[in-house]
Amino acid sequence: MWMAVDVEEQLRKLWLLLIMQIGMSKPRAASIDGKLSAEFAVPSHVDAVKELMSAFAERHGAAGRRVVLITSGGTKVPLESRTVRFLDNFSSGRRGASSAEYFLDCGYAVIFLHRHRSLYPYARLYAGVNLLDGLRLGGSGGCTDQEVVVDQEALPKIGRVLRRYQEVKRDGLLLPVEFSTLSEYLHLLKASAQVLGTLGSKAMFYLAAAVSDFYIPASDMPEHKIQSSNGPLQISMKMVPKILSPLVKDWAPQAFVISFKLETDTSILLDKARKALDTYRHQAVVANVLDTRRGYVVVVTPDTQAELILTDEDASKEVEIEEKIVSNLTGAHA
Ligand code: 9Z3
Repeated sequence: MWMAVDVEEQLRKLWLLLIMQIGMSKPRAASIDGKLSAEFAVPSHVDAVKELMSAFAERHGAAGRRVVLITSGGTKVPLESRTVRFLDNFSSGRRGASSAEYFLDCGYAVIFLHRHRSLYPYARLYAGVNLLDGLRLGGSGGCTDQEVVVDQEALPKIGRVLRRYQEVKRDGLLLPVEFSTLSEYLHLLKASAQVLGTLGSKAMFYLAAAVSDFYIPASDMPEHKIQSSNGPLQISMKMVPKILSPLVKDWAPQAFVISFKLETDTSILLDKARKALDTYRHQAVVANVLDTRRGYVVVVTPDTQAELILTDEDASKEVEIEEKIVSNLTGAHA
């Protein structure tokens, strides 16, 4: 009898202890962080890239410069481990690449976390030109060392663009970091957030990449090519962890954080943007619709809502909407 009461009492204490521990931990951020390492293989080069980002942040922080981390481009999600097929999305990386140029013009140093082969600052202006159509053979030189000249009509404003690109490179103001897989994107973003967290309110995050919401965990993925002879394909995908949550709460709590919200249905856009602000408690959401994203966005903050529109006059002067977005956000950051 005594024994039984004792065991019951011990169990009650253990139960209380367990409840207290659950209550004291931070379940959300901790579980996202845990899930990240458990379900997405840590790429081998993350530590080396983190060191580069640290040195970059330290140098520019010491010079009193603000630093922005821009994410850019889409992601592809493999369906097989020996990947033949994957799910991709539309993003070209133009938003991120052109915004990087405007941030540099505003005096920021830029870490450009972009998808491999998506558009790149400055070079993006000539993305549609075949390199060989932009060059001509000059008059002098022989067969092997013949002079090559730039065709200014094929590459308009190339002199000005090249000068700016070289200035930015010379001054070490742009740190390009590439990702190919979703795992690389998530781990590199985490590393950059931990690094920029040290700059406090001088850091900005501009999360323009179109990141997949869904993925297939490695453990659920078939190794070999899925056979069409097995009939129609049904796949089940898991939710990609919402990395914005630990970024804002744990890694860079003083930074100025801007996420992007993309919809195809205009009627739900602003509600979704407000919901994101309520959930993550960051500074601003840039809301855009797929078809009109080059000419219209709304910058939503907890207390304001600014419509940014590219007029016909703007377009005729080759003004881009990213110039207006960056001007709005750098003003708020200052
Ligand atoms: C954007 O909304 C960007 O503005 C675009 C830019 C990807 C539309 P492009 O690269 O396009 O210039 O061709 N980015 C974020 C899109 C996104 O996936 N957001 C998620 C969501 O809306 C979560 S942050 O739910």
